[in-house]
Amino acid sequence: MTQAETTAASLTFDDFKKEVLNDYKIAVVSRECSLLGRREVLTGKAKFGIFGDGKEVPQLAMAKAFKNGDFRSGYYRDQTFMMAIGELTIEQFFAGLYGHTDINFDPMTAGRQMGGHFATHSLNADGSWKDLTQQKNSSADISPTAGQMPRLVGLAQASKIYRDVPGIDTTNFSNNGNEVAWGTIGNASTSEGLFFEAINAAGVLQIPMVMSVWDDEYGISVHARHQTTKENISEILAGFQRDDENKGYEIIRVKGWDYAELVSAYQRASDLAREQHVPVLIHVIELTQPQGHSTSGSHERYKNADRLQWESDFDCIKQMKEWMVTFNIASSEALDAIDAQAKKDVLEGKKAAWSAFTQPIKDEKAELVGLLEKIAESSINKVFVQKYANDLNDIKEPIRKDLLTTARKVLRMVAKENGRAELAAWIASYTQKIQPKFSANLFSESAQNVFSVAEVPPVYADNAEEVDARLVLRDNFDAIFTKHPNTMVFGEDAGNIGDVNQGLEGMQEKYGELRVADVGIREATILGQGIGLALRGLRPIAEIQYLDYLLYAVQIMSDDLATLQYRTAGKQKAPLIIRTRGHRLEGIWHSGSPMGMIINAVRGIHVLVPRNMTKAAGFYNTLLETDEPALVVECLNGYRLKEKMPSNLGDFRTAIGVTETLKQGADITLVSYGSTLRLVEQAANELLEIGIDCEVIDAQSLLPFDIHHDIAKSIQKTNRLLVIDEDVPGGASAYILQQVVEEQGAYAYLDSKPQTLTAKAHRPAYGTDGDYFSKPSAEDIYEKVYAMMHEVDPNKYPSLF
Ligand SMILES: Cc1ncc(C[n+]2csc(CCOP(=O)(O)OP(=O)(O)O)c2C)c(N)n1
Ligand SMILES: [Mg+2]
Repeated sequence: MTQAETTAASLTFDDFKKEVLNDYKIAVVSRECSLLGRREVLTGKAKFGIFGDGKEVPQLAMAKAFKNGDFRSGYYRDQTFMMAIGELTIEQFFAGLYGHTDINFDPMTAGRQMGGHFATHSLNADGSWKDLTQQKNSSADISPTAGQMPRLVGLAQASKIYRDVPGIDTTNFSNNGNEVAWGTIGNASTSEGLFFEAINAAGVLQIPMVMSVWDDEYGISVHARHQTTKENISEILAGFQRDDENKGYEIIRVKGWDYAELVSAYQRASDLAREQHVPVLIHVIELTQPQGHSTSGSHERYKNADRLQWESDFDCIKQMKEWMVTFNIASSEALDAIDAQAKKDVLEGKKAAWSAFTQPIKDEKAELVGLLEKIAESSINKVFVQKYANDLNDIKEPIRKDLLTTARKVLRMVAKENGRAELAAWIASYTQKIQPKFSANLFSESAQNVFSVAEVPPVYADNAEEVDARLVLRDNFDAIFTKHPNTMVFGEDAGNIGDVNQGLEGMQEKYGELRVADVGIREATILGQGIGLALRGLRPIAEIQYLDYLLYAVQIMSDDLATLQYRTAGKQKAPLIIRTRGHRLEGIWHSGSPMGMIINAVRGIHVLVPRNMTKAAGFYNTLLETDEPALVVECLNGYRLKEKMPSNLGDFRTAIGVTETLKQGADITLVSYGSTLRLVEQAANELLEIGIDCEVIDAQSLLPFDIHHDIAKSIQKTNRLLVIDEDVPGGASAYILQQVVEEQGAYAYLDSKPQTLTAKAHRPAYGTDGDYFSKPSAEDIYEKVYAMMHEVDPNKYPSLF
């Protein structure tokens, strides 16, 4: 059903008729999927349904203008578009609705997201890139409304980079930057800050982005009068309209039930964006939502009779049908026949999807029932075991939970019997087989994942200079930009002045304004820009000026970047490097170290906390060899400290997930990271003067954490553990404790209570005293260790207080 890529202008009337008829067919198939989909939820076969009914016709127009190499970043209403570009079949639609965990049946998300969340595959099975210029691409949807906006900016900007930056290998990714990024959003979701931020950013950047607003006047039950000033998004965005003097947007308003107008509007938008890189906003008005928002309630509750009547009259498919009859494109009988055929096709497709979804589980059930019956034979609880087997057997359409619940309950009954071993083995092997369907691909499983890159230590010439540490970073970035033509960095003040700490000094002059770029103050879309660029094969470094302001971007890191590999079951990747600087400096919003919050929000992204700039530079070098996203937190108070300049710039690599022992010791293991380490080392030296010999370990990497279990090995020797950081109590230190004591099993070697020393629960106060009374000091560390040793040997270490 894929549409031909020809434009209306070059068609004969017969060709034109055929194309319109094909469009009509896609629309009615899509509608029928929505109608039947809703029934599947109401009868309990699927859990939740959110469908594209009422939005079919504009999506046909968008699909016509959408070319190979283009990208979509949209939301849950776009099933018709996906069908029209040939990326969603009826069977796949229902597989998604049921939650089929096999990617061959639900290619959108392998059952991980609810239906209506669309994606195409950018990667081959080994994680390498497909040729994205030869296919129609959709970045993977997420549910948070407007969450699709930040990445849309990057998807569009990639075309500009590919067109205007010389020296980048465009194979697989671009044909002279001719690709358009197409956004879709609901009218109500334009109320989100992310929408306005992204719209402004794309206007500033002048990138080929065509943004469609599907306007049905509602956001679930809430009318436009509560959502949008003047109830009209294109009117209030009118100031973005370009004119003779100023660049800006082309803004188009078009009725969502007017097929002919829509086709011409989308063609115009496509040409403008594709050829001139002008962003376009298409406000598609007068749309409807025939079945209401989703399966969680009916729209009769909040739409009045007049509105409901209007929605029925102006249903876009009904209007299209009338138009086709009026203009002799088809008779109403012929169109009725298409309607009838669509009903049949969808019913058949639905049945096929259901049977494909349920059959493997039925087979698994039969196997388990057989095993349970066998175990029942020799069990003293025969009657009970047999009843479990019968009850399971009676479930006609079981889910996997039914199987495991039964098996695990029976296991308890036969714990002392011969049948136990066989049942336990079945449960273990079944779990091993099924669990990855729900848990695999959180991180890259390709040969380029972070564990594939070995450490390469920095090399120093005999006369290596001690320099301000920011120069190590700067010269390493210089080497990176030369070595990797597809890298770029962008952030507030990153361009002209070379970042607020001069780690990029002179880089813009050398590599140009597109590769070393200043951007507006808009952290969420800086992040999204990075995601979009990385989705299209570039290697962006998105700079967030201070760790404290990462919060503006954490939502998009958490919802979009961190879930990307997972929610596509490994079919998309965005190896974005996020650079920021943090830990202690001055006052509440320039001293933050909310590492616990971050690591708990971004599982799926690596989180690296180098103690100095050489380590940080080494992380950048490593990451560029991998295909995974990571956050690197540089030490804000470390840029002016002295470090030796390595001679293998761009090549030395800090290993990820590996600790470094900074001082060997016998009495206690101190674990820390980042800026705090200097104080830990100071305290350790002072403690040595009184005979307390601390082992000091730099964690370096919080996600992944100490993959070789070096900390547990250290505790095996010292039998004591103190974790020190400048996060809140119970923050990242609690995570480290969990990793070491529970995950690494170090509890077995502990002779003292494992402890943490953190900052206060409040934000760090301003000034040196503010720091001293908010964050752990060298004295705090000294006294904490001393108190632990006092407990061990009160005579040798008499109480200080
Ligand atoms: C950030 C966020 N807040 C709330 C929701 C719940 N929610 C889902 S859809 C929706 C309404 C969206 O309306 P609109 O953007 O007009 O799209 P439509 O469904 O009408 O096409 C809401 C509030 C969400 N998914 N994400
Ligand atoms: Mg709406």
